[in-house]
Amino acid sequence: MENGEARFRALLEAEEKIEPTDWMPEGYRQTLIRQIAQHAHSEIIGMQPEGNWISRAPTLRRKAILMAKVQDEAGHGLYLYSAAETLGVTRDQLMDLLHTGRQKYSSIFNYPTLSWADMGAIGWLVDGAAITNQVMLKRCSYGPYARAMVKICLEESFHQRQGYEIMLALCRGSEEQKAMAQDALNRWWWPSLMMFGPHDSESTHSEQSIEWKIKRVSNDDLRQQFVDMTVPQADYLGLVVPDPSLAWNEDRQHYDFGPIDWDEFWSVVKGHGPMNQERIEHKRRVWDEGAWVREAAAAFGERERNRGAA
Ligand code: BYC
Repeated sequence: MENGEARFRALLEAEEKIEPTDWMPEGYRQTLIRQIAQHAHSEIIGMQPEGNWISRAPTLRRKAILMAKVQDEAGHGLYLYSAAETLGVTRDQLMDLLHTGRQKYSSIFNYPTLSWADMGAIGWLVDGAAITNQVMLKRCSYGPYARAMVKICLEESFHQRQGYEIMLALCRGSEEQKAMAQDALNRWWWPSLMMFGPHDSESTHSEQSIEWKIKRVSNDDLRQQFVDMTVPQADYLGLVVPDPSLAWNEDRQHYDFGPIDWDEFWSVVKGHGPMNQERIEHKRRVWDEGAWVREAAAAFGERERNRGAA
């Protein structure tokens, strides 16, 4: 055990990856299970608000792109569940933890998607925030998680561009279309900033996670990076970020921004957001309805194994 601990420390120190068969502290393993599972659940629950618009996309081209994006999110969920499984939990256990509310998913997916412009705002802002967070996770000390992030980040970059392109089309369109884009920005801006989690001073896990090199940048620093990157993009669209305190700070070389409504954040995290109940009920229902597919796949696998053995 002592050797294991020394080796674990040495690997962290040398910026090398911890792999599933390496010794690791129990807290490190549990933190990764919690974070990777929460991340996987977010990808899967995150399919719902966008799936809501596949049948109503304005053109065939938009429909094809949106379907591909939603399928990508399913793929991300699968890589991440596989990464979590390397830590000794099963897919069924993770599903049960989600379905019984003992594991979380990102607060952002508990808001409704009311107009087509929300597909633009989600791609631009939500995927934009996700990339900001995930680029740092490519450097996570746990190998399977870090490697899953490489492909996910590439796909998220494409998602972010497609969202921005929807916003650009709306902003170059009629007054009514531009107003839809502004309304979507108004509703998604603050929830996107909340995606990065509580302020560093309130973040229960950050200090330990940064020490273990699971997280490499703090919640507040990532949030600032996101604001600095996104405000010029809003300017280019000709949209107004819904924050009267937003201003460039010459001394800090960053944007200052107004206070986040943490009561709203915690209320959504604790299950009282506008769509929490609907999202999880839908997830549980499709899991139950899909039982026959899992049984058929397992029976097929069993038959193939028996054939191989014969
Ligand atoms: N929502 O100590 P803290 C996507 C919880 S999806 C809900 O700072 P940590 C996409 C936190 O769990 C992208 N809960 O935590 C998909 C903790 O509670 P517990 C999803 C949140 O873990 C489809 C407590 O607050 N990305 O890309 O050090 C379409 C204290 O927080 C949230 C990920 O999941 C939240 N926003 O840091 C489009 C990235 N924030 O567990 C796009 C991976 C905090 O103690 N995750 N909490 O009960 C992370 O990087 C980190 O887990 C976080 C939080 C930065 C989110």
